[in-house]
Amino acid sequence: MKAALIVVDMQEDFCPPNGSLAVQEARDLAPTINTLLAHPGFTLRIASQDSHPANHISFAPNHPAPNNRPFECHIEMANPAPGKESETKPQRLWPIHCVAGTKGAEIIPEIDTANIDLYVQKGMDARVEMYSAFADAFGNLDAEVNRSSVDVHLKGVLEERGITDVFVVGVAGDYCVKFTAVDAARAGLRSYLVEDAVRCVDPGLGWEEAKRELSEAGVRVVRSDGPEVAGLVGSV
Ligand code: VGL
Ligand code: ZN
Repeated sequence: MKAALIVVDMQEDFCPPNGSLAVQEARDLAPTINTLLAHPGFTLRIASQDSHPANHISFAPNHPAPNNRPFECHIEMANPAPGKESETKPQRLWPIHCVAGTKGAEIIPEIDTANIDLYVQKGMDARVEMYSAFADAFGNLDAEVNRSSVDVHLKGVLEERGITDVFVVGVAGDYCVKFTAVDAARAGLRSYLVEDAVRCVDPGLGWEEAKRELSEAGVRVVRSDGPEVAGLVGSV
């Protein structure tokens, strides 16, 4: 058994008090996440960062009024993969956030980044949403199109390192954390979401629905003080 920790999107724009897409209590996760980062049982510690160009499809101001209210409105998004353009999905609109190179895209200073072995930048292709650190919203994983969206082939890295178990924490529990944990399970890994180390955009119903999807995908929802984390034994 070899475990990896994936710290998802602990960036200024997702944190109060000034983040443009602040998730309630996100900054308060830092001590719990730092304790996990210091756990000797992880072979690999990864941090993902949402990293969008200014013309990203998910940014509300990039769409015409009146159907461009952030949080409330959805637009139709097409699969950017060659030959698959007729496949579309509704895409929720967000405030401008995590623009590459801006303060909002930085990991918050409360996170002990000294322990992080690998960073994954995602959401870099303006044409498509990418919540999961593995694949874009259409599941494009190895295709050329996905390489313009993400700078690391995470599934390949985890396989190369012989990782069997993945623990996912960070924000947002009902978006990037959920999709990353689901894709880890789809990649054939044992996938765990550490519930007290995540916070959600929609903490009520959003999280209840997310937990149903996680359980259907075979992701186990655990706690940082539970037996799954306590039982981790490091191996290189
Ligand atoms: C996220 C909304 C938009 C996330 C990223 O990190 O969960 N949510 N972009
Ligand atoms: Zn985003």
